Amino acid sequence: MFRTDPETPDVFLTPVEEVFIRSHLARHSGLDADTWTLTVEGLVERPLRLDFRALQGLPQRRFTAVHECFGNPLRPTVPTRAVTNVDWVGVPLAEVLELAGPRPEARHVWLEGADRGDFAGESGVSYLKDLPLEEARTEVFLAHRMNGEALRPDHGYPVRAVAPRMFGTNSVKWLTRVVLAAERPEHLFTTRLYTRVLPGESEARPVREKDVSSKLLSPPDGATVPAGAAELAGYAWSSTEVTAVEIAVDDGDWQPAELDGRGPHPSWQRFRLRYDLAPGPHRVRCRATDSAGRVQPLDGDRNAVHEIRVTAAVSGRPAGR
Ligand SMILES: Nc1nc2c(c(=O)[nH]1)N[C@H]1C(S)=C(S)[C@@H](COP(=O)(O)O)O[C@H]1N2
Ligand SMILES: [Mo]
Repeated sequence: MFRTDPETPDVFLTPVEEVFIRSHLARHSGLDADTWTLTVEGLVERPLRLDFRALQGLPQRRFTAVHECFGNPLRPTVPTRAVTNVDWVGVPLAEVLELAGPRPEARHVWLEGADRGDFAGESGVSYLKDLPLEEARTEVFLAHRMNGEALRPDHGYPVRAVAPRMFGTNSVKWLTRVVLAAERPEHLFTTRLYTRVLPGESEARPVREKDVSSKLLSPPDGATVPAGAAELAGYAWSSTEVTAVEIAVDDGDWQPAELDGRGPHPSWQRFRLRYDLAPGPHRVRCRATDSAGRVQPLDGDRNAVHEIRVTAAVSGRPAGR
């Protein structure tokens, strides 16, 4: 499932055809790049309408980022572990905001896609998200390439927002409208869904920064592997850098795994641990800690510790006989 990009062997990128697709409204076939426009309106000095050519004429950035779905917004604590690592090319939203000139009263940036449909009992809704102006200015890109190719229709062709430190829900596909406003928008996907109360807090807040999390990928869940020395490995990620990953086999102690640094981009970090697996079935768990001091909970939340089952077999005969 996860391969190494031959051009950049230290960065692990998920091939486009393996990136999940999450579209809440009618499935969109993508817009026409020749007629696509992005409007920038609301509390701005110079309302704008940019076409694709104008967007391509603005400064471009290339960055790698974890692209993770928060999960079903109707079941916000259930883990889905839909996570990938993607190389994007796009224009910083700041460049476009600069052209439009936000007025001093502007506090929030609304990002709207072209898709319309029905969700959670509401009909004819659009896909709308919002961020505080300062975060939108420093963190959002208008991306048009994914792993070296134009965005595919399902991923938001021709242009989508990407908020690299945040959950995928904030990365609005088929982006056509940016609004600067004094208030947050009252909307299905901004104030009614995609809010949550974090542990230790009492007020619900919007689903934005990613949680600390990790996933065991090798050996694959359910695999039978040779008994003896094995490499237990996977990826860890968070909105900040991951500083430690520990692995526990069966009821053994948590042991520190070797962990790659994050580098300049918010990509995921590989971890690995050599472990001597005795013959028989095993439960393997991993737990990440980030530089903000957050640790994955053992259970009960969407980023709970990931667990796989593997069987170690002595060669020539199945385990346990
Ligand atoms: N316009 C629009 N943008 C959207 C969505 C959507 O339904 N419509 N889904 C969001 C969610 S919940 C996620 S996880 C990501 C998924 O992006 P992908 O389908 O390219 O993987 O897009 C986000 N942006
Ligand atoms: Mo999502």
